[in-house]
Amino acid sequence: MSHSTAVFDALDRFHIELPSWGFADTGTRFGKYLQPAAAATIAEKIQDAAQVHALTGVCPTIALHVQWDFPEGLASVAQVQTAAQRNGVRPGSVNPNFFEDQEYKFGSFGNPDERVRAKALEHARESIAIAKALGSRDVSLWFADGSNYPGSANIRQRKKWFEELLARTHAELNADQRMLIEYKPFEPAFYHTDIADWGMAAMLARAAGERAKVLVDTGHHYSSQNIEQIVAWLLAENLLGGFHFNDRRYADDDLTLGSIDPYQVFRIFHETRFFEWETGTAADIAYMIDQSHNLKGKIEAAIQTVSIAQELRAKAALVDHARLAAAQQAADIVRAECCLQDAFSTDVRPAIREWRAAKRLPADPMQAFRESGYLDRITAERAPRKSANRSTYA
Ligand code: RM4
Ligand code: MN
Ligand code: MN
Repeated sequence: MSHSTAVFDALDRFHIELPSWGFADTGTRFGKYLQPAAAATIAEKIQDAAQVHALTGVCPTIALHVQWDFPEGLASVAQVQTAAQRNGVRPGSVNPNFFEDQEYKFGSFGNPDERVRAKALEHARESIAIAKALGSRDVSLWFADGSNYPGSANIRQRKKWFEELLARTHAELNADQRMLIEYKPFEPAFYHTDIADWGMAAMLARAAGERAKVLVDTGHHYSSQNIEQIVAWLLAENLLGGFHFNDRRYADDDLTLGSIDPYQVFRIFHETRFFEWETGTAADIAYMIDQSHNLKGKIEAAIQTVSIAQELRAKAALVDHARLAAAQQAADIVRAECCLQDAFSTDVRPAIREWRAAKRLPADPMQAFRESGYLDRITAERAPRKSANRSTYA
């Protein structure tokens, strides 16, 4: 396969989902800097995400957060559907919110109070009903549950509650839906988190049912953890459901994908491609972005992220798998390592520009966005009402 053919093939089969919350004002726990152009309604979030899709051609779906995007629950579905149709995009994964209501102070599925657990289960059910009404396949579950002080929570009991309620959540799914279980080592809980790592998420997914998979958020690992090995294991166990992409330097920083360590993202893509080559099957993985930018412009940050994801995906497609497998078999370490390094060092940008031209997309989506006048238009529309809204979610 020539370089361009390999890149074209990789990009043709690569879609990436944008998060609705990436277009709204969000901040750190110290406050947030408001952006005059940030979206405030679901219609605006969808409109902005659709703009990114129009320029890049690879973001046809949008991840939705139930609490923020469906204030009336199921009754909000029609409005979201209409906004998506009007803008030429589709609803993507549905994300319940088990962390903002006051009742969740001591947890949701792991809360010692039976009534709070029942409320959380009801929210999971409602979220699945919303996903069904939207025709969305994936329901992504992230739990903030945990504790801050040693001895303050019964860790084994909470594990049982999670097993029970995740199994009951799984029972609500229809035959082609999936539930993705996300893990995170700490924050907001600072002593123990109920689903702290991929192993816990994998065990809970196994116990819940076959349509439960693990969601790997690249920011949810301790420093220097080998994320691509986790990816390889989850693939081998048929437990990898999807990614929340972002980058990190310290903790769950939600920085732009590849801004700190692009080689790691490349290695993650490589493991998925190598798996596909070896098994002859297409890995069923949802690629999603989970970033919220406090300083960068929201739409520009999304375009930048998508472009970087395409580049790293394309580079991973250049690894010569047959040569790599032979080198591994012969324990030829240097030759094996070079297979990855050669691919990573290849400049794929010309091939990506060709691919865009073939799809009638702008060769440089960022420049096209800057020249489009879209940002000026939404700034003029949205800025006047900004001063009133100052609440913070983080
Ligand atoms: C968490 C996690 C979830 C996201 C929330 C807002 O750290 O990454 O996926 O929905 O943040
Ligand atoms: Mn996430
Ligand atoms: Mn996170």
